[in-house]
Parts: sequence; C-alpha cells; structure tokens
Amino acid sequence: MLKVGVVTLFPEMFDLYSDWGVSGRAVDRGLVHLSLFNPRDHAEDAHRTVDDRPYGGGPGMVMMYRPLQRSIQDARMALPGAKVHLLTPQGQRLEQADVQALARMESLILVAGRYEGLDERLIDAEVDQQWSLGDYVLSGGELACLVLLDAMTRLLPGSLGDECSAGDDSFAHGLLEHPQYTRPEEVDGRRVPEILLSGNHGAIRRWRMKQALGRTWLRRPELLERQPLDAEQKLLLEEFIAEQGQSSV
Ligand code: 9WO
Repeated sequence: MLKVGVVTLFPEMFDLYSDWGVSGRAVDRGLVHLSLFNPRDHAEDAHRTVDDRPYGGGPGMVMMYRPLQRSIQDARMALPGAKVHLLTPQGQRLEQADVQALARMESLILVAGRYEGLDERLIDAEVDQQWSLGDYVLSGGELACLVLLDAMTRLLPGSLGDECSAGDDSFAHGLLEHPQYTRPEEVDGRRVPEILLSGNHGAIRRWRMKQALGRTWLRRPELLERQPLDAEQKLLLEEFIAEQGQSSV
C-alpha cells in the first residue's frame, strides 16, 4: 500500500481524490492511503493566522514559518522515512518515469503551497524534491498534488479494471497514443478508417503503431529523439511521412 501524506491549508480539496472515480476506488480497495496535515492546526494566535508578510516588502503574503514546519514534522512522524515533495513551478519537470518511480515508494509527503509560496529556509530544511507540472502559475499547489496523486494511483497494481492497461499507454513506450474510434461506423459523413473494421489484427496493430509514430513526429518530435525505433517502426514512420501531403490518413 502506498502511503501519502499531504500538507495543505485546504484538505477538503482532496475529497476529489478520495471520493471519486479510479482514485476513490483505489482508496476503498486499500491500495493507497491518504493522510492530511493542515498547518492551520498549528496556528498560534486567536485568528489562526497561517500567512505572514514578505521581508523586503511587496504585494502578497508568504506561508507562515512555524505552522507549516510543524505540519510537515507531523507528516514525517506519521510516515517515517518518507521524502518530502513540493509542487512548484520552480521544480524539476515531472515526467511519466518520475511518476512511476514515485508510485513505487512505500510512502511520500506532498506539500501544497499557497499565497506567494514558502520561506526559502523552510524549503532548504524540510523539502527533499521539487516538481513542476509545467510553466504556469496556479493559485496553490493542491491541484498539482491532485494531478500527481492521480497519475501515481492509476499505476498501482489492482487500481484499474484492466491491470495491464495503465503501464501500456502512451508515455510508457515514449510515444503519443494512436487515435481511437467508437460507434457508429459513419458519423456526420466521416467514416472510421476501414482497416479498423477489417478484423485483421496484424494490420490493425501496424496501422496503430504507424499513427502513434506519425503523430509523435508531427506534434512532439522531441520525444522521438530519445526513443530508439526498431526496424519495423522506422519503416512505418517513413511510410507515414511519405503519405503526408497526399490525401490519405
Ligand atoms: C504567486 C505570485 C504572485 C505574485 C508574484 C509572484 C508570485 N509567485 C507566486 C507563486 O509562485 N505562487 C505559488 C502558488 C506558491 C506555491 C504554490 N503555488 C503554485 C504551485 N502555483 N503553481 C504551482 C504549480 C505546481 C506544479 N506545477 C505547476 C504549477
């Protein structure tokens, strides 16, 4: 069982994880356990203040030092040996391989920042790793934590109806997915590619591989640079490229 502690001023946001869908089922099945730690529980004044003014001035507030520190320490006590991960635009870009490694941990602690962030000394003292989902700013780290939790949870054995499908997708083999189609065979004048109706499983597998290679080449060419292609894949990609500019799919 993966044990995750989350340090957040908004623990209710994690109901979204525990109560819904694939992740909620994983919680119910005991594949993952979430414990929440709220710095507000360590606030020291009557107003339960958890923010403080930034040295040097300027707009906005910083997370108050002691309540956040104590909350992280609570999480460490509850999850001995767990590393502390902060979700921030200043972190290392999170990739599927990182998600896989994190999902194999026994336990981990996620910190969701609020306001303009954490005192740098608290990051130095308490945070082991910083992760970014991409170059945009949110109003807090909670949604980023939820994204990481979701990505990890679907990799846990027994988490999906079909256990082999999670490790089988897209980034697991470093390519974008091939396109998908469902009923009806024709909708608004557009037909499903005939090959998918042929029942020829070998031809379908090759078509899907060709589409996956082709759209990776078109949309995310940098993914192909770190991806060794076998002889068949090279041939399929060459075919795809040759067909570009012709009318065919
Ligand atoms: C807010 C802000 C306002 C004025 C001037 C500078 C500022 N910086 C920030 C800021 O970085 N706020 C962060 C909000 C503080 C930490 C939590 N927040 C956060 C995490 N926003 N975006 C993320 C995040 C995390 C992971 N991947 C992408 C974004």
